[in-house]
Amino acid sequence: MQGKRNIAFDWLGREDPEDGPLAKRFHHLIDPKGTHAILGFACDAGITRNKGRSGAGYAPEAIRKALKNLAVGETNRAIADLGDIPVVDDALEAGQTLLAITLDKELRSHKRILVLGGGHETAFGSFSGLRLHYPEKRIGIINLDAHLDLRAPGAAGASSGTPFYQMRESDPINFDYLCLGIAEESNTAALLQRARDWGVKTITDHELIANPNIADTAIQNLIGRNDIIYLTIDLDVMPHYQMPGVSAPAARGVSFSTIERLVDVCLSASAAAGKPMPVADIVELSPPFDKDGTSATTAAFLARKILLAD
Ligand SMILES: [Mn+2]
Repeated sequence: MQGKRNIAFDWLGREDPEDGPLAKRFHHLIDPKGTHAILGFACDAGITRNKGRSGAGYAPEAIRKALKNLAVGETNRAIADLGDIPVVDDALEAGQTLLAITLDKELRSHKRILVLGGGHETAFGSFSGLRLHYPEKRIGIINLDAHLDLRAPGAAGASSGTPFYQMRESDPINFDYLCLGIAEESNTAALLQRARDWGVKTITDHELIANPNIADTAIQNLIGRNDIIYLTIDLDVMPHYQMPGVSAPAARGVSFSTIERLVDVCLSASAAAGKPMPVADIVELSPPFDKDGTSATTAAFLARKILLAD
């Protein structure tokens, strides 16, 4: 039922005692006292309402499984697992509210919380949690995505296609949104027009393919003019052959190496400017459509990077 936190994941993983104490893997870092934390949002309702292929509700568990045996270098960071918020059937709004309340509470004791979606409806819960916790701060939004996700909620209500529209609606004056990787085939003229009207800065997949550094200045500018940074990664920004396990695989897409670099730029620029990134999320993984677990592993590489960075 809604409201119950599922904390059942088994973090027992591979051990290599013959290699000594440096043979450390991600599962060794899991500790309730962690400054950085993972929180799952096991939700299919947003993608179902958006007429997509369901399966994202299985993503938090699949990403944890892909994470647990990754090598972690020599870090001593402790990472808490805050469990999952399960969203039953169509209870999307109640799930987003619970995600926001949970983030607000857990941000008292954690420096960064990485939310594992769910579809992109996860983002409205993540942003609402940040807003609850930091009512006066300017929040800069960076989205890596093939889609603007700026659609107006229709008859079915909010969905995985509407989170940034909802964020703007909740605070039109301070809305500061940078979207990297959009595909011209995946965003109607109505959405592109809305983005221009609302001062959204966009960089296309073509532009990033031609020049992987092209977004660096826009990222630094957004970080510079805000107090805190919210990073949201929609895995469908990557090409289908690297990211088959999503509702909407990309025919073109921005390569994993470029996405990984963009995440690095966001993390290092926010740290250098002293602008924290208290919440980030990784959304849209759909394990039923994955191939050999490679999509989950790709998501886990990004999760590891965000959780090990300062
Ligand atoms: Mn999206």
